[in-house]
Amino acid sequence: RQVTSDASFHSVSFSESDHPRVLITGGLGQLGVGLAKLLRKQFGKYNVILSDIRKPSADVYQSGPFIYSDVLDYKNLCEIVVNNRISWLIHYSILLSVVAEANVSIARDVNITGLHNVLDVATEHGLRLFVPSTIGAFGPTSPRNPTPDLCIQRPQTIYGVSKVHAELMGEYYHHRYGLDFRCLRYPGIISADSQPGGGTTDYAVQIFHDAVKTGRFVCNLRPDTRLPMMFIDDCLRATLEFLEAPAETLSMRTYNISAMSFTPEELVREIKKQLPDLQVTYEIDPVPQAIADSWPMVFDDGNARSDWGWKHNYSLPELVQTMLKFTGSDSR
Ligand code: AKB
Repeated sequence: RQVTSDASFHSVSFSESDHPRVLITGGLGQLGVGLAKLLRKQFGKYNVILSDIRKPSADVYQSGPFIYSDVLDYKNLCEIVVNNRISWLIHYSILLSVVAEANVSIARDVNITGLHNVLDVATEHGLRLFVPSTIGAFGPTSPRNPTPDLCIQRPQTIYGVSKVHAELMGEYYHHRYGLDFRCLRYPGIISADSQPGGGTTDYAVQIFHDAVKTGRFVCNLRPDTRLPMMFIDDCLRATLEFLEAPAETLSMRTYNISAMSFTPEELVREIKKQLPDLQVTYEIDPVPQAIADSWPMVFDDGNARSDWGWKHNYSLPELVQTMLKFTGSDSR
């Protein structure tokens, strides 16, 4: 390879030039570091640039290229795309559901203006653009069990409104300008070594850390609140497989994906098979509870499965086993 140092990720050898050159925005959230690791395995370390407006930890710096990028700064985005010959843009910058409700005007900027910027950059420079959407793009008038790809979407959160907007704008740019826009609606994502932050489904991550560390967990949702969920490895693999899918296999540009659906009490029951002494109490927080009550309970991802072969590996028992293994080894 002709890459001379970690800092000089602009120059890549010809052998790597047929791989996509990927920029991930919002890279220090729950999913970016894991996705960068997976894509670097596939496309080479220097072909995947992680970015955020925060300073990463030393191990993120060491694992591959990282740069500052602000999705609200259009010129900054253009410079990064041009200087680094970016061909795929993965747009992970977002304020999640609960934190967005508490900061509506910041959420409007990041979730909507940020999206406009990446749409324009991607269209102008011929990029493939991936924007995740969410179960939160549905609302109380959507069918909730199951929720199909195409149905009424009237979300009642700024997060949901911004995600429906992203889906529609991306599809519009696809039809109008030929933008290669791709969008997966993620369920709640459960990960061991990265924290979500500000979401409605966060309880399903926190419970593992608290169960292993303290043997107690206070759940902020009612025990019977059913939501679609997925283990992070399935989510990241789905994203890569969808990004690599030939355009002719995609009958749509926005797909539901899912792996399982469970309630807090079902999750607790499964965890107790391995940690029988776990003590769980319920202190309902009305904000996330109202959000969860308006979201899908079961997600219909039949189109993703038939169009481009989506298949999950982790159901509830495998998820619990794997999470306890990872969180347990972290805390030792
Ligand atoms: C949230 O809870 O806000 C997110 C999501 C399901 O989109 N995890």
